[in-house]
This record gives sequence, C-alpha cells and structure tokens, in this order.
Amino acid sequence: MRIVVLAGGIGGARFLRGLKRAVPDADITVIGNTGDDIHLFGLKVCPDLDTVMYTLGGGINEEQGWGRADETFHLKEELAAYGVGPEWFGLGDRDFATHIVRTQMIGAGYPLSAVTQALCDRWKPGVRLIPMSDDRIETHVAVEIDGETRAIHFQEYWVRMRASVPARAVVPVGADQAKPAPGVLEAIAEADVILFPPSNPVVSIGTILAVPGIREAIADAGVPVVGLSPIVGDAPVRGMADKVLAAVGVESTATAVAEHYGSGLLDGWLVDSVDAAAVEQVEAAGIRCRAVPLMMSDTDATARMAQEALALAEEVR
Ligand code: GDP
Ligand code: FO1
Ligand code: CA
Repeated sequence: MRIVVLAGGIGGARFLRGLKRAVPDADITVIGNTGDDIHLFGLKVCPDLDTVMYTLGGGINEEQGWGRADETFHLKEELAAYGVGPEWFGLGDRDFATHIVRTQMIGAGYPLSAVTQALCDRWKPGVRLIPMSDDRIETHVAVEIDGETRAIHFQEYWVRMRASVPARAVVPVGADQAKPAPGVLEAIAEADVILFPPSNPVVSIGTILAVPGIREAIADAGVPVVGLSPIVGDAPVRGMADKVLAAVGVESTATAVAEHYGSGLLDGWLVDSVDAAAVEQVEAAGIRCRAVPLMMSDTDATARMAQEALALAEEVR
C-alpha cells in the first residue's frame, strides 16, 4: 500500500512511528513542512524535517520531542560568550552537525530534497521524506507590538514569544512563487491513501497546502484523504495551535478544523472519544467521521490510531 502523509514536526513524526508499526510493509512518502525553516549563525535549520528524521531514525530527544537525544550545548555557550545569538533558540552540538552538512550541500548547489535524502541515508527513517518544496518558504506571523503591526519569523513568535500575543495573520512568505519539490506531485498521484496526521492545521499542514499545486493534486487524486484531529476537548493536545487557528478565524475544536479543511479535501476525519458529540456535525459537513482514542501516549496506541485512519479510508473508498 502506498501512503502519503503530510507532516509537521512532533505530531507528524509521532504519528508516523505508529503508522510504520501498524503497516510495516507500507510504502510511505512523507511530505514535510519547511515553512518553519530558519537561518541561524549562517546555517539552514529545518526543524520539522529534522524532527521526522530523528524520531523515525532513533535520534530524537523523546521527552522534548525535538532536537537530539544525549545532547550538549557547548557550541551555543561559546557563541553566547562572543555575544552572538539568538540565545532563545536551543541548537545543540549534535544537532549543529546536521545543519552544517545541510548548509554545505546547499552551498554546493544541491536542492533541499537531495540534501534531505542524503541526511536520511544516515538516519534511515524507513519512509521517503521529501520537503514540500525546494524553494525557500518562511512562515511569518503578524503581531501587534506597542500598537504597531509587525511581521516576525514563525520561530520568533513560537519559541521566543511562546505565542503570548495574538497572531493577526500567518503568512507563508514565498509560497505563492514556490513549486512542489520533485516527487511530491508524483507521490500524491500514485498514492492509495493520503493521511493528515494530528499536525498543526495552520503552520504545518496549512503551509504544505499553500504550495501551489499540492492542494489541487490531493483533491484530484481520487483516493481517500483522512485526517486525525490535533484538537482534543477543544484544545491542542500540545503547543499553541489555538493561537494560529484564531489568526485564520478557526475555533479550536475538532469540528472547526475539519470544516476548515473542508469536504473538498477531506473524506474522513477522526476525532478523539471525548469529542464524540462532534461526529454528527462533521458528517453534516460531508466528511465521514469516527470518534476513537487519539492520544499518542505510546507507539502501540498510535498504531491503533493509524489503523483506525486506514479503516476509515476503506469505508469512504
Ligand atoms: P510541530 O511542528 O512540532 O508543532 O508538530 P506538528 O505540527 O506535527 O503537530 C503539532 C500538533 O500535534 C499540535 O497541535 C498538538 O495538538 C498535536 N498533538 C501532539 N500530540 C498529540 C496527541 O497525542 N494526540 C493528538 N490528537 N494530537 C497531538
Ligand atoms: N522549540 C522550542 O520550543 N525551543 C527551542 O529552543 C527549539 C529549538 C529547536 C532546535 C532545532 C529543532 O529542529 C527544533 C527546535 N525547536 C525548539 C522546535 C521547533 O522549532 C518548534 O517547536 C516547531 O517548529 C513548532 O512547530
Ligand atoms: Ca513545526
């Protein structure tokens, strides 16, 4: 079975670990979000691609959900001693090596998709990981500071400010001029099923869908498209997705997120058991819906979620 998954960072990566356990012989292509990418200290950092690669390759810091296990921060400390920041973004020594290799290869002329493949030669994530685009796309967030509207990098909003002020707008800068990376549209066209894991609907999946051609290819693929809600009991399970959902005028409920994707894109939607009351309204919007446990507490529980998503895909096929 050929499965295409659109993934952000932690939510996408943990879901993929469960999906691999549920269907060990599946051919899985992951289209990764690169809107979170940031250039720091002259290096290109791709947090969501790395989170997927490290999680599936066994190198992730499990408690944190991002960055490397067994990490040290000597380089960051030395940079800080020179007064070179930012200090608010925690790049560890092991992680730095990934960004050095990536930046060096990009400087030598390789596109990000080829670089990602080279990094995965080491990590062997067991999926084909493709960035959504080889073109530079950076998510910026419009915020009001001292009565003035300013656009800041998504990581500054998320990590430095912890989304402590309302987001007025979320803009994937560069997306309108971008092309899907090689293999993205082909994988979608050849998929048997397309899954949206419980990733952030705005800054992870929304950004991938903003690359011209990707949304259309999914809608036209003619195969089941099934998503899993990252919102449980009217709040994100983790993080501050409610802040960026508000910026696009979407309530933080499992129903509102399904309606935001819409029946033009989604055929099936899983909500958590605590949101069973949402099923009727989602189905009224033309999307088949089931309520099942959606907490990724361990890989077995996550594998059951993946099985439910694939069962729902068969129902709507
Ligand atoms: P990020 O790039 O690291 O923010 O990760 P993603 O975009 O892939 O996923 C973030 C989303 O995952 C958040 O909105 C969380 O609510 C959601 N999430 C995290 N853990 C769980 C879980 O156990 N169950 C569900 N349903 N959602 C989760
Ligand atoms: N998230 C944080 O909350 N604080 C950090 O200092 C931080 C550093 C970091 C370094 C590398 C990397 O791959 C990810 C990192 N993240 C950090 C996570 C990540 O940038 C964001 O949580 C996600 O992109 C949000 O979607
Ligand atoms: Ca992310």
